[in-house]
Amino acid sequence: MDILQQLSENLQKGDTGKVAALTQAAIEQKLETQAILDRGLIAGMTVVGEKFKAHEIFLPDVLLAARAMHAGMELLKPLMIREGIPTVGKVVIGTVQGDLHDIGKNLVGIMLKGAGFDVIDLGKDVPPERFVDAAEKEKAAIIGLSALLTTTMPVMKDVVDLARERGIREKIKIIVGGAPLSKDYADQIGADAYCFDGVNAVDCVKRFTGSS
Ligand code: B1M
Repeated sequence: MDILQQLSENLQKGDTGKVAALTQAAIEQKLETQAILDRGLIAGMTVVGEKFKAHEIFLPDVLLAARAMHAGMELLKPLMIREGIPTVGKVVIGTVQGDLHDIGKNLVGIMLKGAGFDVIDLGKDVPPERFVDAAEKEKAAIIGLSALLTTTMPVMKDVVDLARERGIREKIKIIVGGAPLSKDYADQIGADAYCFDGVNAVDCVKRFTGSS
């Protein structure tokens, strides 16, 4: 089995140690950075996402795989920067103002990082201006908003409206998630997508960044 296939398989098993060691070995063998990324790490994570959707594996398995992916990405990142290989996309995420629930948002962040996205996590209780400022400054492709309270859901609309006022709405996709959310609510506030969990968020972000 070639080293990239081994990398993909160990990532699917969530073996962080082996993924780091194989990524390092692939770098030392001077394999192309893009190939290590595409045929090793991303290939493995794609299988993990498909198995999760088919209920063949469960959330802890996905999180282990995401952690392993992160370890591989950390080794590849300096090479990607040096070679000018763009990351698959930048995502600004956070829990909206007034809301202190961040467990789900953190899970979504881990999954997005695991899928190779550059994640700028603004934390919890984040006012609309900070989302839009960060998206502008970082030239992010996506803003990801999380809310767990019915009372804080309207802040999501404030972010959508502020992005429009600042003239960046056409350039950026806004995705929303959290237990009280729904597709209807996302449509109502003018967001681009409702994502029900981390795997679904990865799918949405891949679709919007053209990396699926
Ligand atoms: Co609070 N809380 N809480 N709470 N809390 C809920 C949300 C509640 C439903 C409990 C209940 O009454 N049954 C209720 C909300 C009712 C409502 O608005 N309809 C509630 C309440 C009322 C409150 C307080 C007001 C209680 C009080 O003080 N009187 C208070 C509010 C504080 C505030 O935010 N200002 C409060 C406080 C807290 C704690 C601080 C104690 C703690 C949060 C700790 C933390 O997050 N660091 C807490 C917790 C833990 C919960 C419950 C029990 C669990 C939430 C959780 O972490 N779930 C929750 C009840 C419940 O949901 N069963 C509850 C696990 C997590 C993995 O799931 O967050 O849904 P979830 O994330 C999922 C998806 O939703 C989705 O993907 C994730 C992974 O699958 N997702 C996204 C989430 N964000 C996404 C973003 C995306 C895409 C997908 O794209 C960007």
